[in-house]
Amino acid sequence: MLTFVTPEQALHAPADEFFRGQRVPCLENPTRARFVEDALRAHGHALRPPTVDSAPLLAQVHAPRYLDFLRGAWDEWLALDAANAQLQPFPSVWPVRTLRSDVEPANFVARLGLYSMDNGSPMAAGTWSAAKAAADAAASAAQALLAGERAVFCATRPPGHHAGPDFMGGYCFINNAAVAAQALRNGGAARVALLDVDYHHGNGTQAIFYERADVLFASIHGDPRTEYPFYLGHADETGAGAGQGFNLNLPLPAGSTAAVWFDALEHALARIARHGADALVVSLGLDTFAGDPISTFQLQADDFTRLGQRLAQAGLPTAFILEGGYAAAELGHNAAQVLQGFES
Ligand code: OKP
Ligand code: ZN
Repeated sequence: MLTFVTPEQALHAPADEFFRGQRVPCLENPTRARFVEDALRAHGHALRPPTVDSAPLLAQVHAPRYLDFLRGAWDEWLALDAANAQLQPFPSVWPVRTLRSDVEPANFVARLGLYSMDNGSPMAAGTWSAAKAAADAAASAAQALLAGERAVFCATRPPGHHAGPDFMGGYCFINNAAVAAQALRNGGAARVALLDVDYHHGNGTQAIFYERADVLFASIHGDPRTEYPFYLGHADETGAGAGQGFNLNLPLPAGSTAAVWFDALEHALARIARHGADALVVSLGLDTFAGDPISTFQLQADDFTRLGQRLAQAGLPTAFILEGGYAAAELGHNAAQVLQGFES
């Protein structure tokens, strides 16, 4: 399968994140992409750099002031103190209910909070370069589908599905899946389906398309009552305005088995078939794997082959965008299983 990879991913390498009050090594790290690249190369897939500049697309799915902040954030952080090069910026204050988000504060950390949903999206010197390259890959994947390619995989990081119109969150900065869906729309696909199979609800993607009928969002994920992102992803979120009926959330209890998960997949694919989509974008999180360190679903490596096979049966031009998956050593194999199942 044609696969886009980005060397810039290695430049997004923050050291630590917070976990229960402690600093721990970042789970979302460059080794993840390396394991995937190595496995795909071993399986004979063609690894290519992106060919499309996603800049015009970014402006269609994200707010200009958020993109401006993200692009300049590391330089601003350094401008506060040259010693910050060895440190990591984290937000410490957020404009929750009753506070204003329309006025941008001048203070850097206050703006970091304004544009973050959590303190779980650590930044580093190369965050913008890596996130932009991943978005370029998503745009390139869409272009390849529009040119007649059957399926494309983006073996990219950082992931994107928690990033909303004007905020980062959950290791995500730019919503790559949204970029791919928008690029498909711009290129002539009248209807696009976006299927999110990451363990965590794709709150950012849902938010971006919530009032649109042209891009259907369907997601299978851990119930937000107990799982991140906690504040979105419930079954009663069905879309709004023109998008009413074009959002499908299938939350499953923590610990769900593969059998339960594949029943939900049938439900999602039935809705996608009814949408009459011209193309499918898959937010491919592999953290549904039983061995994932932060997730509780019970899928095994063979289940990823079955997922690939089932998605191929949907019969749509398909762009796979890598999202989560934190059992890094198994991530390459699990990704390769999806591609192998799809092409079998
Ligand atoms: C991103 B993706 C643990 C923080 C966990 C939330 C999970 C983000 C998952 N220290 N952060 O959907 O795989
Ligand atoms: Zn996830």
